[in-house]
Amino acid sequence: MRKNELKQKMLRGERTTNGWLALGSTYSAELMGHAGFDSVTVDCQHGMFDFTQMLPMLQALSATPSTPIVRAPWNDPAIIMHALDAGAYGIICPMINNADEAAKLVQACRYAPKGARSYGPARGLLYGGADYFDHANDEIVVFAMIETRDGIANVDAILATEGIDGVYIGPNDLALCLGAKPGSDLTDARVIETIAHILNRARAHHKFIGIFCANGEVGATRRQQGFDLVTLGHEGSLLAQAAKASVAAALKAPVSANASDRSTGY
Ligand code: 3PY
Ligand code: MG
Repeated sequence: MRKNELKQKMLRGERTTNGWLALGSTYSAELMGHAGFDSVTVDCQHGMFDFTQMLPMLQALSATPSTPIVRAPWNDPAIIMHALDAGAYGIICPMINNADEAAKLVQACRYAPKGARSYGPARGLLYGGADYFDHANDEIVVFAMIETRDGIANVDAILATEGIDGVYIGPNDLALCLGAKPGSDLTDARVIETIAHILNRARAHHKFIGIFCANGEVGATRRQQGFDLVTLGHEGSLLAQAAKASVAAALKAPVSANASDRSTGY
């Protein structure tokens, strides 16, 4: 089976970068896959597309060096198993609250005896190789998102769940659940402390830790703090930022703050 290069790099202690797809475009997927990210995540929770668009996005990523990941829309075994069958090499699952939910996520991602994933790997075989079944449990990387009050309270139990490779912080929902505003992950003391706490707990459990960042500058800070995987905004926000900067450069004007706020929603 094709090795999961993202997992290999994180196991070696390398700090990796992750691209994020929200637009539902195969061309964007291809561009992002060739942009230098170690992995690219197809966001089926907040991205503007469904399974029929996710599949060709994963196919487009197959032609690039980036490891294909899917953020599931929810902790739903049917959807998670389907994404894995479509060739995802990793799952990021939103809003995991406790060890039971983490175990349910693992069950959907692992074949027996480690889980209850149904057999039918379809594109997994094409992308991974004929021996996909023999190695899928080891290659596929599973992240539980920590972004709720319960998830924060139960972070140790989630990290201790067998089959969970790591946790991934959604800083916007995390801020909301702490009574702060989305986008306050570098300014609100409650959010800053909670992110530091989750990072420390992941390190203590020797599990991977990833985080969504609004852009590369935030990503640089998170890399310095020790995150294994940093997402550097999504391609929709990158496109909007570059477009506005280009307009501003032509007009010799400052980049519009209002327009920026509208296009970098998460
Ligand atoms: C969050 O910040 O809540 C996320 O889920 C990132 O997309
Ligand atoms: Mg979230």
